[in-house]
Amino acid sequence: MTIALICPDKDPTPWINAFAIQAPNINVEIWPNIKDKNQIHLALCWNQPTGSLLRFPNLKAICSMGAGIDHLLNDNQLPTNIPVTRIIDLDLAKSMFNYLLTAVIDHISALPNYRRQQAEKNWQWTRQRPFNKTKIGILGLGQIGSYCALEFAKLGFIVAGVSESKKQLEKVSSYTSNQIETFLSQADILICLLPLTDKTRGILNIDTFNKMNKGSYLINVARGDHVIDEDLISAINNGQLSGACLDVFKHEPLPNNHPFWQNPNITITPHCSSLTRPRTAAKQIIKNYQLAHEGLPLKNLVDINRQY
Ligand code: OXD
Repeated sequence: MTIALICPDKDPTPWINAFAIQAPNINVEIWPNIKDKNQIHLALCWNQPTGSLLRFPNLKAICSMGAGIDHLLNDNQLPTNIPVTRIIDLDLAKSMFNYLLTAVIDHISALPNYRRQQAEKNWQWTRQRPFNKTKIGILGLGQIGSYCALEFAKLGFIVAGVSESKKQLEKVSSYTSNQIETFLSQADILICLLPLTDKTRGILNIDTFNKMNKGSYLINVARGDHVIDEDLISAINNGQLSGACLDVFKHEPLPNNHPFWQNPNITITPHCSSLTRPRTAAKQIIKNYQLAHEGLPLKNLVDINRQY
């Protein structure tokens, strides 16, 4: 029994090292150098080539290397009869929260503005907006979204979140997706943590921006395909939004000629808000490898039909 690592555009070394330390008895092979395709029982994937998973006749589990599974679903030959899992790791939620808190404080403290002023040797201050006067709206109250909502609320921010079903989270106002207009009108800072599905693709568009308070700020740490890029640029340029902090893009790395690079009100980071740590995440893959071997239900299963 072997685990196949299928991640043509990611370095598999940290995963190989994590498995070597935590489960030295498990054989791990790297796509496309698979010795015996019949031996592959679990495939750990990030952007696997289309049709690659069909080549393993004894595959029992398909595991995403990250929290998202949209990259798996891009493969229109993804086997539909094999369970799919994703990474659920408190470390991912914690590092996402650290990133988001940094982005929120950067914005409410006007640091981008001070960086511009520094370049002009311009000495002018504005008052920092206090946490308890800052309304944060979180699109997507899944595992990471709920964790971040609770942490922001603990710090005194006014927090609301929207999800398919209502959530009970202390000091967080929860809205369902059919109450999205009310939710949007209550956020000064909108954070997108949604999974990418047919329903959520393009959700950050001009209609959404126009439903937000004038001068609101957007933070997108979900997927670039949630955003209609031209709509975001025009919402920022006409002042409907004061700016955005973007960690994810339609094409990564963000192409050199993309207008986001030039926009002084957009902060860009290279898809680093919450990086899976193989050292902590390998444990759940090893567990799933054992469960698959015993024919038992896997952990962190996703519903392919729901797309998350
Ligand atoms: C993920 C990601 O899905 O890194 O984990 O975007």
